[in-house]
Amino acid sequence: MFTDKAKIFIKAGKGGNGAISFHREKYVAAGGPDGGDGGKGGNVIFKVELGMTTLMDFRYKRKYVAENGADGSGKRQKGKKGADIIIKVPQGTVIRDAESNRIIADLSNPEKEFVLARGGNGGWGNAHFATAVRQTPNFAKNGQAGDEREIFLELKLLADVGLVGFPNVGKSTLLSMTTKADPKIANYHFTTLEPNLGVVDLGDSRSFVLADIPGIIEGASEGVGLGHEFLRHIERTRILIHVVDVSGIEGRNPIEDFDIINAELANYDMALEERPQIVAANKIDIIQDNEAYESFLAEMKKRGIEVFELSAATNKGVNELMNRTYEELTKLPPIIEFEPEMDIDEEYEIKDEKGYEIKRENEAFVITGSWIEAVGGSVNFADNESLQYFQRALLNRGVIEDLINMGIKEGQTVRIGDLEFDFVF
Ligand SMILES: Nc1nc2c(ncn2[C@@H]2O[C@H](COP(=O)(O)OP(=O)(O)OP(=O)(O)O)[C@@H](O)[C@H]2O)c(=O)[nH]1
Ligand SMILES: [Mg+2]
Repeated sequence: MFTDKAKIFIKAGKGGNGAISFHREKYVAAGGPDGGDGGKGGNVIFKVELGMTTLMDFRYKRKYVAENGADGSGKRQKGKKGADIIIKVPQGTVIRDAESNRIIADLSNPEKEFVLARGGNGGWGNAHFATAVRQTPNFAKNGQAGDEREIFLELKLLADVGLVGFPNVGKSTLLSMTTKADPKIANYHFTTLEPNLGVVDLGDSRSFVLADIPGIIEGASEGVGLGHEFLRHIERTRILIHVVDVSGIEGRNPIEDFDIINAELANYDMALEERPQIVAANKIDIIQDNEAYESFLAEMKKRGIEVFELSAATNKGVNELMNRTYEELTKLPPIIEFEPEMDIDEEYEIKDEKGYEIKRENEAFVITGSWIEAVGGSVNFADNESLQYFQRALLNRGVIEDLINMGIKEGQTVRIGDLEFDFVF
């Protein structure tokens, strides 16, 4: 089954905790602190896998978590870095932040890697906290949490040219006549159920990629037929070939068909409405309604639109159409790449700027947040220096001030993770 959308959860590894350890050696009485730092948590990285054509894998696996960094240990040994996790996606996958729907990255370039969630830094071991006056620091820092987020993956195929038109007008026939692609072709509506790509090779290194999508019908943008779902695969195209069945074999009017498709394109996206078009009048070998055909040609002429008369099935007019398409492409900008609308690092900093949040729970003051929990987790209440370090940190970061502003009184409970203590001025 073809899948071009998915929602997944990614989480980078937590940094390892710093170690509390003291140098021990025979005949050396009081060794200095030698607790090593924790290792960095693994990143979540995205990469293009050429040859992958759908997002099907993500229907079954929705959670991707990188490895945590290992804790530090004695003798200043740093914990091992957590392994990165590399997620492979098809070329053209656009990644959005699920919360804000903003684009984070467009994975069109197969050479580039994108780090979508960064692993937390390892905490410092107690070796870092030794000073001239504090010779036996009995505390170390915990590692930071890894970045995590929910994201949407959306595949938007890369093609220079898109084929659009009603069902059964001959789009797949045209693709099969001009490329090595082997799409299903049959005399009924919605034969094509997923996009097909092919390379049109005109020789002399003149080539382009052509995309065939399922037929569009009136109301597609409201979900009628196969809906407009597949239009995302022609969003990046540089030009559209609008195929119109002018034979009258289905009893429809080609001018109406032409206008309906354009209205549906406009309803989907203004940018598609404005995409340059080449009009191909197909099935001229079996014209049933000559009057309708003539009036279509006259109407297009009146609107100043050039029409390529075609019989895709018998290969008539196909070369001329492809050559003109190539010629037009040379005048147009390259395939569209989507610009990121947010920077994950910046976002992470903003989210974490304060590093804590205080809420009242009855008589208690509960403080949550990545920074406060890391600091709280590393405090050793049995050690006076550790306690002082902790109190200074609360003071410097403005936590004490916030508590006072919230009306805390002496003796009231403060809770940080598993820590609980009475507030004293
Ligand atoms: N006589 C004639 N028949 C054609 C021509 N082009 C396509 N056909 C026939 O029209 C029918 C539909 O062709 P497809 O290429 O499957 O049409 P499509 O536009 O891809 O249709 P969907 O995938 O349903 O959107 C098939 O039976 C083709 O053989 C043509 O130029 N002349
Ligand atoms: Mg088709």
